[in-house]
Amino acid sequence: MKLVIATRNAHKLEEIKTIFDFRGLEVLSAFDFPEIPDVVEDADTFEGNACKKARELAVATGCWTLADDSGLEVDALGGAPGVWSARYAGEPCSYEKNNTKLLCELEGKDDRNARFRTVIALSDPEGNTETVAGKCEGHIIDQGRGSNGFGYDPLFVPDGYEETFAELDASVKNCISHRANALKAAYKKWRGRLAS
Ligand code: ITT
Repeated sequence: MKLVIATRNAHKLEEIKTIFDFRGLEVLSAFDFPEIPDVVEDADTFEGNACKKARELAVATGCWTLADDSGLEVDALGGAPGVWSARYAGEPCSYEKNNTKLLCELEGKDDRNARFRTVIALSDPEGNTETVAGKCEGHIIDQGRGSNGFGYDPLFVPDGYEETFAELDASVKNCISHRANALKAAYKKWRGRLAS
């Protein structure tokens, strides 16, 4: 059975492929369908965007499709950047500009609590979707540290650790992250269905 992963984010794709046990499946991604236009991520929830990405690619390809919509919620900023995480500092998406903007917005603020959230959506070829969610609590530091991972990883220290996600080994991030937690729930809920 073919399963498409509806992302054009190479870092995210690598993490998903590392975390989820896809044995027995032929795994493709949005990179294998360059002729299909990018989905417009205009929903105001992670769930809405995840379902949209999974559904549109599933219907276009005729394959079961898995999508991941993720972002960072910062308490002192009322949950921003949230669903706007990818384009927080405007288009086109720049991790460097996003991180600079986040640090500017947090200047002088004592509450640094934050969490990453992920919603994973699975769509059948007719566009029927289901979702699972995961999160990872932590805090935002004053200056980026580390070079692993992507996005806001250099600024985010997960609870129980002193290193940022960008300093921790990928094997640690892939065990405790928002994406890992969502994909563990996805495996539990859908593995039987995907094996059939
Ligand atoms: P696709 O929609 O093609 O999957 P994307 O990068 O646009 O790729 P999202 O819409 O889910 O993905 O945006 C998520 C943004 O949130 C992403 O660009 C990063 O800035 C940030 N983000 C998500 N997961 C992250 C992680 O594990 N570590 C650091 N930043 C992350």
